[in-house]
Amino acid sequence: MSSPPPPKRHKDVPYELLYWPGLPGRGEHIRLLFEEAGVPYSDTAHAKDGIGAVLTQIKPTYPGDEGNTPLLAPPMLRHGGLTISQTPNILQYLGVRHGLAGPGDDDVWRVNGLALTALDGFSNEVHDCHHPIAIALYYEDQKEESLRRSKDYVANRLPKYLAYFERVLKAAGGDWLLGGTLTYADLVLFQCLHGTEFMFPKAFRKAREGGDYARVFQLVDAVQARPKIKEYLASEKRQKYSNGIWRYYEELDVVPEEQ
Ligand SMILES: N[C@@H](CCC(=O)N[C@@H](CS)C(=O)NCC(=O)O)C(=O)O
Repeated sequence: MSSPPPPKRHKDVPYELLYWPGLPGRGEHIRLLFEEAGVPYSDTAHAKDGIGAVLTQIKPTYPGDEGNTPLLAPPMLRHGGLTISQTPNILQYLGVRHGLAGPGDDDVWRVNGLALTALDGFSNEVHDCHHPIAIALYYEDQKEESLRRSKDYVANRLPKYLAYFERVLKAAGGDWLLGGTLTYADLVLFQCLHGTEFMFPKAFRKAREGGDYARVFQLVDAVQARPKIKEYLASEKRQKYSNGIWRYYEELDVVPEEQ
């Protein structure tokens, strides 16, 4: 079985990633896919007036262009006449085109499911640990609830998601979530765990040392060791964590309480 053929359109036009400068954020999943695939791309994170390019697209008065609907939020991908948003949507588009959506005809749906699950557990829920009440409020306005949410996250949600991916890897019987073939879901899981570890280093140390998720941490290490990823992570293109999804607050760096 082989992957579905990549769409014919937009074959030789450049890829443009539109995302906020100054933090890895959700744009990082798309960068890692490009880097692993060895595909050139431009990135507003490193462009003059990159913010302006993002803001133009999401301005409430912007009607969309070239048949594209207006988009709500970055990351966005422009490829020829096509402009799309939603991280998993962009990843699926690129994954199919660049051989990172699995070897089987149906794998694209499995890979999408795995990526969505990693994003639920290690991106969306982690974001809600420092913004449990409202996105429009500052963290400082919801500190008490953030601590409560973070304690629950490290005690219940983090182990649940880690155990799930350990189970997937055990069933797959190989180094990667689908077994023998690296897909973009592995890259998403890597970035999600890397960011979550930045936010909850103590809980992560405990999880690593506990040994229950050995396959998951092996995958994290194996992704980091891939030559193109390693080079990218050491480069200036890789931005530091700051005020995005994955951020560090000492008071939220909690460990699950002993029962
Ligand atoms: N579900 C969307 C979420 C997009 C999103 O929340 N983007 C953030 C940056 S990572 C943003 O700028 N949001 C603005 C807003 O929600 O108002 C995705 O996965 O791409």
